[in-house]
Amino acid sequence: MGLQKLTSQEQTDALAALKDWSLVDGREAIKRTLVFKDFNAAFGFMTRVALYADKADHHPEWFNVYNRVEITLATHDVQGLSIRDIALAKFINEIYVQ
Ligand code: HBI
Repeated sequence: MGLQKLTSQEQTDALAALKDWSLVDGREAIKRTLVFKDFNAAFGFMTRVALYADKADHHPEWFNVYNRVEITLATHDVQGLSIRDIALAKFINEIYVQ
């Protein structure tokens, strides 16, 4: 019983606890957009997430323009959401101090 896909109830519960994240329309994925004071701050944040992601072997899908970072999380291996996405989202919420 390796990595499991979250049930819809588990998704609902996880999103309620995560707050600022929302479901992507038409895809089992969650998203959040973060704004920073400048590019340097945004890229420093991305660097911290990148190090976590590589250690966790779980990587975000993200887009950055200047001080904005748009993040989408999903688990490709299960074609949906897994606890790894929730853990990464929690880490992101914790280090995104504005
Ligand atoms: N990142 N978001 C995400 N989803 C995955 O399924 C995933 C990953 N990073 C690495 C990874 N899977 C590896 O376990 C597989 O590519 C082997």
